[in-house]
Formats: sequence, structure tokens, C-alpha cells
Amino acid sequence: MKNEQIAASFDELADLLEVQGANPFRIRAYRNASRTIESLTDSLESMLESETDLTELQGIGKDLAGKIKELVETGTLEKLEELKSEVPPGVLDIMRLPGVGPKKAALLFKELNITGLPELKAAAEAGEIQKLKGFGKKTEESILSNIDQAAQAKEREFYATAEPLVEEIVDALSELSSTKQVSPAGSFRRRKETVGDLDILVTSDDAEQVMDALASHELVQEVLQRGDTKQRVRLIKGLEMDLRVVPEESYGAAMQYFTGSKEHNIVMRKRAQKRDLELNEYGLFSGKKSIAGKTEEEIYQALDLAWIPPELREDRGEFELAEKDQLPELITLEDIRGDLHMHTTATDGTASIQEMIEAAKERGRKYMAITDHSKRVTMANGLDADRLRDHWRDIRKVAEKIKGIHVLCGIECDILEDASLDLPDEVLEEADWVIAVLHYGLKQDKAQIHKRLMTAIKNPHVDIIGHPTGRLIGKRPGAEMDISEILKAAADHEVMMEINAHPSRLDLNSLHAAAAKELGIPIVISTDAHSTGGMDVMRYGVFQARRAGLSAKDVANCRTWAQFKKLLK
Ligand code: DGT
Ligand code: CA
Ligand code: CA
Repeated sequence: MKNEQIAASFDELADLLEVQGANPFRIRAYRNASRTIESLTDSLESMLESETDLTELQGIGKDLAGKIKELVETGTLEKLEELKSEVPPGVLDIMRLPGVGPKKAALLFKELNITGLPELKAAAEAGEIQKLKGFGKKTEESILSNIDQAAQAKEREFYATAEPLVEEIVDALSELSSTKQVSPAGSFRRRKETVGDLDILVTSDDAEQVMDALASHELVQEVLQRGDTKQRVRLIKGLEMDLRVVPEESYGAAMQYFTGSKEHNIVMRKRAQKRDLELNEYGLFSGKKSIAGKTEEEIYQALDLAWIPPELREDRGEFELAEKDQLPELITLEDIRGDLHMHTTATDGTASIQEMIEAAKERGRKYMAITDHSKRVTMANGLDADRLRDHWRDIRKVAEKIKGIHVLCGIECDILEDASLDLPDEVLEEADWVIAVLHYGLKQDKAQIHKRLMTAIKNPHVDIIGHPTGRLIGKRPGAEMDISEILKAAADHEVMMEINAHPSRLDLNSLHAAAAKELGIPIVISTDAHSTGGMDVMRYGVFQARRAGLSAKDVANCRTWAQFKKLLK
């Protein structure tokens, strides 16, 4: 059982207990445990195997450690099954409706036997909800206006899909006569790999003008809600966006509050309380007096913290660093000097060698590697030893004529299901740059996946492991592995690790990349471009690296060519 599944079980337990009106401390204990588990780099399964004491983990006591053991050993949790038999699953959907919450969801279930959104809608339309004690006409109306939206709630969208839409809307709102500042907030500003919805903040003395402009923007399909200073709209592609118009003196406070994350903000509020202050979306207050609010910087400063970049606001150690003024200087796109993973028409790319080299040059790269597929990837017309050697000859011929960029003859070599490499050592030895990857058999058991990765890591010609877990965001989880053991081995054998910048991969993820940095492993951010335009995804890899707390010095392809080539095997 994976950590994510264990964490999800605890979240579900907390939700169900909440509907039952259980002790809030118990509920919070489960939620905290879930968060702790989600941020672990080691798998609980392997920790149990090696008899690690789980109660040493933050927020995990004897009882929770026992439940983790039960989940890992039996695949289920008795307590969870018991609660599930008492609360129908649809009640949880109802609980998550805006303005409902656990208490009302429980009442609807007990009094009217409403067990799902369709029944709730019917009851609201028949006017039955407003007759219930604790519910009024207003609640009923709010349920009706939210229910369709909740029923068709979209899954999360890639950051990269949202980015052009956000930029266009921010530009349009910035041009209005009444607006001063316009900025995205929420998970988008934190540059999470996916976003649930979008959040935009605006300062303006004419909220009507701003909301009218958004409502009539060509990317907006429907206005879902409109208030005096708040509007929620649905964009094309089903993405939803919250707009808030805030006064200038509160802009920093609103940015801080609505950027989140929720976990980060909980710590911020506690720090304020410790200083007898109150922090909310309008400002930082001492009694009724505002002492900060116009900028984020002054709010962080008033709480004895350096300003924390949004990418790090997840309560994963950023406060300790900000207190000591030791936050890393995060990598930027401008720091990138090379791109070391890409394909050409020799396999499944759409551009020629020459087109790819020129495109890399146009993007300011000083060095690059062409890394077409090895033969196992038949779908992509993968290369055997003979075709690969011909391909390298062609690359050298073209590269010779183009000045100002160093071109490495590389290969993306499959690590086969039987834990051998797809090309013999004497071929890999001739390569300037070898990326080893898992493409097939990702569902093999953990021991076999481990063996495969270790074969690659121990091979003297392998420079780097590409998209190490093989996950595809929202589609399939990565292969099962003990990532910290893999990283340790990579550090020992001086093998680098990739952050694949493709928006659907972003693999290593930010936690793994942070762990790799801790071990001193040089990380390479690569585009895996299959076309010239494919090179533009570099920015998403850089964002992922920022969320991992990486600086330019942690990323190998930020080095100059002279420095970088010393890392080659
Ligand atoms: P998402 O949309 O699921 O990708 O994630 P976020 O982080 O954008 O979450 P969202 O849109 O619900 O809210 C945006 C930010 O506003 C969130 O990161 C923190 C803040 N926020 C929203 N609701 C609450 C709340 O009830 N309490 C606190 N403390 N903060 C909230
Ligand atoms: Ca959001
Ligand atoms: Ca939102």
C-alpha cells in the first residue's frame, strides 16, 4: 500500500468522523497524520519492514502507528469500514457543498434521509430544505445555486494549461482605467503542478467595472456568482476562477491570505496570535489598529520573517529558513544554460537535427544533447546500435556547421523489464550522454523496479536517470519504489537525476527533488522536446525546481559548458 492511499484513508476517516460530530481533536489528529504521511519521502511499507518506529514521526502516536500497520498488513482499516457502513458516501459530497458543512450534512441525512446530491437537489426544489430546523430559505437557495456546479466539478487542470488563460485575463484587467494592481493568487501563484481553480486579486476603486470586464471577457463562458466585490466565473475548458476586488491598503494582506497554502496560513495566523496580533485578509491588526497590509513584505516582516516566495508556502520548513533569513535564492528560467533531453525525426520527434539545434540556440542554450529512443520503444521507431551510430555521425556533421552551441550525442536508453539495458555497454560507452529510463513494466513489483533502477545506476556509462518514477499526472502513479534508497544509490554512483519539465510528468516531483538536493545530487531540468516548440516547457521544470527549494547551483544545466562537461562520464 502506497503512502498516498494511507493518507487518503485517514482523510476519509476524518471526514466521516466530522459528519458524525466526533471530537474535533481526534478529527484533527487524523488530518495532521495524513499531511505528515503525504510529505514523507520513504514509503511507510518499507519503514515497517525495516522496523522503524513510526511514533517518531510528527503527529503519529501509538494508535495511529497501529492503524498504519493495520492498513499495510490487511489493506483495510476496521474503523474506517465501520464508519463507512454508517455514513453513505453521498453525504460527504453534500458536506463539501459551500455553506453546508458536516453538521448540516448530518442533519439532512438524519431528518430527511438525503444521501446524495441528486436527492438533495430534488428536496431543495420541492422547498423541503427550508422547513428543516437550522436551515432557512437562504440556505436552500444557496444549495440550489451550488449543486449543479458541485455535481459537475471538474478535476484539476495542469498549471501549464491554465497559464495562458490567466495571463490573458490579467493583461485585460490591467488595462482597465480603474485597476492598479492585478495578480493571480492561490495554487496558481504557488505554481503547483495542477490547479483546482484560479484566484485573481485586483485593486480598483470601481469593482463594477472590473467585474463587468471579466464577465464579458472572451475566455469566460458563464458568470456563476456575483457579489459587491467578488465574482466567480467559468472559463473555457471548464476551469473556474474567483475574482476579488480589494482596497489598496489591504492588497498585501489579501495576496498573502489568498495565495495560501492553507497550511502555510495556519502557521502565519498562529505567529500573529503569539504576538497578540490578528491576521486576516484585510491586514495585520493590533486591536482595531492596522499595523501592516499594503504589501506582503511588511506582513512577513511584522511577524519576524523574511518574505517567503509563494512556491515555498506549504509549511514544509520555509518558516525556519525565513526566521533565520536563510531562504534559498530560487532558480529562474534565465539561469538555464543547457537542455539535455530531446528527440528528432530519427525516432518520434517532428523536427530534424538541424532544426532542433537552431531552436535550442534561439532559446539561448549554450549546450544540448540529442537523445533519441533506444530500440525497445518500437512504437517510436527506437534505434538499434547501427542506426544509433549513423544518427550520431549525422548529428556531428550538422553540429560542426553551427557555431555557439555544444551538441552532445546522446541516447535515451530503456531499462528493460528483465533489468538489463536496451543497448550494450560498448555502444553506451561511445555516447557523450546517456539517459536511462523506465518506460515499460511500470507495474512490476517494487523489488524488480528497484533492481532495474540499480542496474542503470551502477552502469559506468549512465549519466542520469530520466523521469525517474514514470508517473503521468492525473493518469497513472509512478512505479513503486523506495525513492530515498534510489537517491542514495544515485549519490553514491554519481548519477544525476532529471526533473522532466513536461507538464504531464514533472518527475522528479518537488519532494523528491528536495531530497535529491539534500544528498548533493546534481539535478538536470530537461524538456524532453519532441518538436522545436517542445523546448518551451523548460519554465514548468524550473517552477517545479523552485517548489523544491532549488537554487541555480543545485541544477547541473545552469552551469557553464566548461563546468558542466566535468560532470560527464
Ligand atoms: P486549488 O484551487 O485547489 O488548486 O488550491 P488553492 O490553494 O488555490 O485553494 P483555494 O482556491 O481554495 O483558495 C485559495 C487560497 O485562499 C488558499 O490557498 C488559502 C486561502 N483560503 C481559502 N479558503 C480559506 C479558508 O477557509 N481558510 C483559510 N485560512 N484560507 C483560505
Ligand atoms: Ca485556487
Ligand atoms: Ca478559489
